Amino acid sequence: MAEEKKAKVAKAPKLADPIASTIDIASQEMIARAQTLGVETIFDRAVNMKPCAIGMQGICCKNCSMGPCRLPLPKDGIEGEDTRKGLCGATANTIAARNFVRMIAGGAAAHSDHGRSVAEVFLSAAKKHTDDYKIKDYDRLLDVAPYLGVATTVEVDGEELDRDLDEIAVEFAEKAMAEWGKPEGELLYAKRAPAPLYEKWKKAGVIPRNIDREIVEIMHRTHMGVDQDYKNLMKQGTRAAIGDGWGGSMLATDMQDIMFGTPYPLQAESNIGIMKEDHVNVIVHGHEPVLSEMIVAAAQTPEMLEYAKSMGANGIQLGGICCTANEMLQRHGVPPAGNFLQQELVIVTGACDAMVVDIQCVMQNLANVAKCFHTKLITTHPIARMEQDNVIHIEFDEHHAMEDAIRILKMACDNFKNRGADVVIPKQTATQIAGFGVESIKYHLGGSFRGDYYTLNDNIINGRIRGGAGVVGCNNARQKHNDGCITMIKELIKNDVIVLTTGCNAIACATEGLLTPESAAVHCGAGLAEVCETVGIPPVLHLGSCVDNSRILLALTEMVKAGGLGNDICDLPAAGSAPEWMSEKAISIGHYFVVSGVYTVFGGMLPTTGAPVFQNHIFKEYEDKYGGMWDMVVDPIEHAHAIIAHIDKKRKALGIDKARDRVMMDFAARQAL
Ligand code: NFS
Repeated sequence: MAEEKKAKVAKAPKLADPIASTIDIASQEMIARAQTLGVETIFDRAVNMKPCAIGMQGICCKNCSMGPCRLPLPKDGIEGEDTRKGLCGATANTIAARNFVRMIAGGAAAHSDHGRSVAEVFLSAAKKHTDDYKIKDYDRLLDVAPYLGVATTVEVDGEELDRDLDEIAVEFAEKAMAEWGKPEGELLYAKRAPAPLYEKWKKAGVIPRNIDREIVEIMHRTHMGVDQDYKNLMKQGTRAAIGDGWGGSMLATDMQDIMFGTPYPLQAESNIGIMKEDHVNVIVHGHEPVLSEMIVAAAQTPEMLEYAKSMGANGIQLGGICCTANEMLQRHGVPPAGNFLQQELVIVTGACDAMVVDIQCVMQNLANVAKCFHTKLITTHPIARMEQDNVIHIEFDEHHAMEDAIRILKMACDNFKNRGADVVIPKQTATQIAGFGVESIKYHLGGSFRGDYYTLNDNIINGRIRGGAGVVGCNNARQKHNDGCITMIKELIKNDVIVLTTGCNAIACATEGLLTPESAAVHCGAGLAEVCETVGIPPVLHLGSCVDNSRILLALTEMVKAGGLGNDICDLPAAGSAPEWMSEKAISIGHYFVVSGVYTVFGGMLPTTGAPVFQNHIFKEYEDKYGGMWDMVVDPIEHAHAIIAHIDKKRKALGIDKARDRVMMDFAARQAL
């Protein structure tokens, strides 16, 4: 008997079916290759380890050592009073709400701490304490300075003169830093929201005091025996989420744009096939672009090219994974090699000479995969190290960032010769146009003559464009890689819904060829196709990384300002979605969209289903409070139709639902467009 048991334990782990794991052929090829080489990836682990059904539903409490208390839903559902309780008496609603707001805290902390690091480098650059970083986009600085109360002019002898730009930069950096921890007042950027939304927040008492405090307060309130009212807990979750979307993330985007340049549309390639057999391949992965900016600059110098050549390579090919990829793409055209679920797979090519990681969404298993190949895995951030002994740590410091970048690149070049003969780089690449932003949408859809959101609104009013959807977020190994995102988005654009995208979802769209103007003719309904073809934009606009979801908030705000579509974000025929979400950041993003007035649908499973009363609060009651609400729809086609139904509901409320019957354009209308 004992031996039988032993034999059971020793059974070989199951392997994932590559074709069932992803819709991307390059990834299928690399999963199969990993299996042939005996290298384990997340896809295999996902078929061997089932998620905990109770945790998934949000009803497991492990906030003290009397638990974990698990409160499964009765098999036949709840009839009458819900009597489930933890040892302390915490109800399912309290437990699910606590878990949910802790996820918001985790997500908001990640985005906002990223923003803080950028702010620190920004302050150094503004004070000229570093030579490696400079203020690049002064126009952008002048645009946003007033939101932090930084004057851009100065009065001299009764005359209004332009203020010294460096002085503005220093004051902006100092005021920005204060947003994280100032002792009084409120988050200054909250006023960038449309006035009715700001008033709604004010009335509900959810304007953040500062970014950090709201996150700390979540940790306090969810400690054993503190806040035991799911509505009150969610109120705090709302404060912290606003502090993320309209605070930490928005500041991160602004300061990155000011320091590294505001992105404008550019063309690049995408997918694992961007790696080159005869080049030194360096993959940057994570989120904070501060060090990778230096790596891009260093890789372009003639000295570095010479160095690569001296090692027998024909050059250096940079590529990205996750949101560092999106940052490098939107400002420099560095091609993404893949999204979250592809991080192990780029190493499996055998051609990754160095992978440089910073923070967030970096799998610890990268070290195990790297060990099977020659890849140098380099961590660079003091808060994100790995225990495995093959990982090299080169800590980023803005005072010698360029030196670090050169050291890393040289290490990659030196490693080129260690590659071995067994290299397989999949052929698949796809072309994309990326780098859209609030300004460039204005330009593309408004034209230089009439550069505002009027034309976009006009096309929504006349029904050529049915509405807009922000489709963002991750991949999730519990779902077929990229399938939910792509199936859902194709259904949206087929129904004339224009899509704004960021994060790993944007990389999925690039891989699928949806980020080209030409894809409009193939995938879009007649109205959206006509607009895209006329102005030459893709039906899916890539707005950057996950912190750049703040760009979507501001694009929605611009639509409100342009007029004709109501007075607030919640009036717009627009929705949010994360079909393959997995991270706490996604929950924070989802929540700040909801409380900004956006109907937001998540795919997969939300940790709310085990507490129906709590779920009803944020799925239904929130609509009256904030105009936006959560929803969860697993099937991607139904997911798209939930969004379309919401858009149609908003069109009806605006009295523009009839316009969709007439989408044909005559010559004059085309000219006007
Ligand atoms: Ni967003 Fe970007 Fe990707 Fe998800 Fe992770 S990389 S911050 S969290 S997995 S989209």
